[in-house]
Amino acid sequence: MAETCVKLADFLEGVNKLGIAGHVRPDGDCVGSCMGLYLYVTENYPNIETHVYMEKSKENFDYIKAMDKVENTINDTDFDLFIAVDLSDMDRMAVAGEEFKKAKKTLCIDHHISNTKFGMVNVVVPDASSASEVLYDMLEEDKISHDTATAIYSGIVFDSGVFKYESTSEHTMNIAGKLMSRGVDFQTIIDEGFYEKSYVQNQILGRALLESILLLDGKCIFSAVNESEMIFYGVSPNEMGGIVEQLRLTAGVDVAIFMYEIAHMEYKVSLRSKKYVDCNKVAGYFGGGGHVRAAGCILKGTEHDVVNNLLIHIEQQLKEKGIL
Ligand SMILES: [Mn+2]
Repeated sequence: MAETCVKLADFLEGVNKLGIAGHVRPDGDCVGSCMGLYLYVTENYPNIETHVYMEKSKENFDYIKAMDKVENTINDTDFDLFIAVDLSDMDRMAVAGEEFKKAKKTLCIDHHISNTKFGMVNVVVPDASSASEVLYDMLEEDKISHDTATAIYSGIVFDSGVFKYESTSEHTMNIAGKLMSRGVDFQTIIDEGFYEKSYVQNQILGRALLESILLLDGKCIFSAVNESEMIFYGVSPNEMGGIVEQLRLTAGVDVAIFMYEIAHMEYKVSLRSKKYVDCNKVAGYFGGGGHVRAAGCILKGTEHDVVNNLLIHIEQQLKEKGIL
């Protein structure tokens, strides 16, 4: 297990003004790592003026401290250091894009295999469970408070699928254990940060499952939600999390495709696999990326065309691996 030995303290030396930003449509790891970093710095380095930038999240992370300090727009300039967390590509940065580029120093803390190393320094550990795990390794253990631990634990829980994805390692569990020793309320974090869904989220999940179809001899499952359905149920793009994972759990399936319309004939595609399909490779053909077992991309065309384009690559991989 590759761990980083780069320490955050080295980057904070001489810094008066710090910016922190994550990716668009923030998920649990994005929120956990951004807020974990924000809380750690504000608690241990009170003299540094620290700003954290994120898009509004519909998910319930109210139990994480200082969520009210998150800025949705950027008004400050002249940052000594800007840190991007859980962000694979500059194009996906939320809120802070231009100011990040203008900062004196930039640092990228991430775990995406597709990371483009856009920071001046890049701490990227592709086999880590989460950006929150990479962040943890950069911090001094005895300076991690209960509040910081809560944020980091949330990020790890979210991106490891509650400690079950392949990226979960002995090291991940050791970190989780150390965070538990800070008294984090792990039951609430797992319920509210991962499993809890709003009523409309459950409705759209139900709809997606009902309309799903099996393809490639039952090795692949597919479902899509179009714009008019999203309007009908009153769901927004950041409420679509978890659907692809439920599809993936279908018996006999190796790979799940879930997509929803983000503009007319333009789809946000999510891919998840169990053992065989390299999702990062499939998404990569279409300009996207992510991880081997979880990746995404954006594709234009009719629903039918988009699925067929994806299936060509998925079928090829399943055949190469002798599964079809
Ligand atoms: Mn992540």
